[in-house]
Amino acid sequence: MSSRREFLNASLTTSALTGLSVAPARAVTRARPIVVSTWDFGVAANQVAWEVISRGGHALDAVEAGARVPEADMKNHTVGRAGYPDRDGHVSLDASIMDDQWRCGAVAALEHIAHPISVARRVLEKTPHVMLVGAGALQFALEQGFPREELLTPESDAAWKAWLKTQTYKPIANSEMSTYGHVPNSKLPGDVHNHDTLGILALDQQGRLSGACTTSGMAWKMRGRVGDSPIIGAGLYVDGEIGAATSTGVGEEVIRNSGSFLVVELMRQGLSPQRACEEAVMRIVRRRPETAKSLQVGFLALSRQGAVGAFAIQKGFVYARCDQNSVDQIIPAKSAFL
Ligand code: SD4
Repeated sequence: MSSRREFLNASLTTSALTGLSVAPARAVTRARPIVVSTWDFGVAANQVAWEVISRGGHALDAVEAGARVPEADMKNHTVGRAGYPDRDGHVSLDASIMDDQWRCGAVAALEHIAHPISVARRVLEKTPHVMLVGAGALQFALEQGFPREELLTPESDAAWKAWLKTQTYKPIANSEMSTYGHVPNSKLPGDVHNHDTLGILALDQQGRLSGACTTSGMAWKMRGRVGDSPIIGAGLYVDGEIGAATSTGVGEEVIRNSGSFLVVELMRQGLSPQRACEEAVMRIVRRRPETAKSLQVGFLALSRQGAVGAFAIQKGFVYARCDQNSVDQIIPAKSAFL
């Protein structure tokens, strides 16, 4: 045990296992507010989230506001409006949101609504459910007053038509900072960075944690395919007593190991956020070594005390960090393969 907090976490776990009743752990010292999010485009999301937190706002409002930024970014083809479509040309969006009181909401395979994260928030607030999908999610969004819109932009439409010439389904993660769009030096039509998710985690001035995750999923996916991002425990998990985690990359691999839940549970057992992300990634690498060689999965974690961890299978995963010292840090994560 490297710290008193880790010792406390481990003690609580042991007590829970032996059936002793233990009061929920609360912050020993007031945490410093912080926002972290996946990829370089997380910088802009963090800044908007930070404005909410600086005003004394709730972490849940902060992560929702932050997630809306890439959803509205017309240059971002992997989140929200302008996201690349499925193989039949439909833009379908996945999102989830969760706070530190186990309140959560999610939507999957949602079409025609530009801000799925806000629909996920309404699921959390207005329904007895956790997740709505497809036509039902759209019906709910329209009933809630969200406008029905065409999300396929001319640029995404052109990329899809280029992809139709080869129709090769090949996940290509954003592997270089500040590049999203066509893979540099590639001559293959439709050879684009075809998946990247915004996962954002925040700790506010009151020490409250929340997280949000939003994506258009894997470009050229099968119609109806849903990834990890809207699944609580896979793409996002928050436990107010321990910490929060989110993921990016090939969602099928994250769903298989309940990735974000695993990261938080490893933290509960005493691992630091960094070691927890490493172990969750290495489980994928160990269980599926051949598959893991060619695909990307990255985890980002934030403890209740404000410690951050990040790790990915492949190099190239970066995360954005915003705190009192600096609002626009981009930090490369370590990886299993160099
Ligand atoms: C998915 N995890 O739908 C998302 C896509 C992604 O980096 O994050 N790519 O599987």
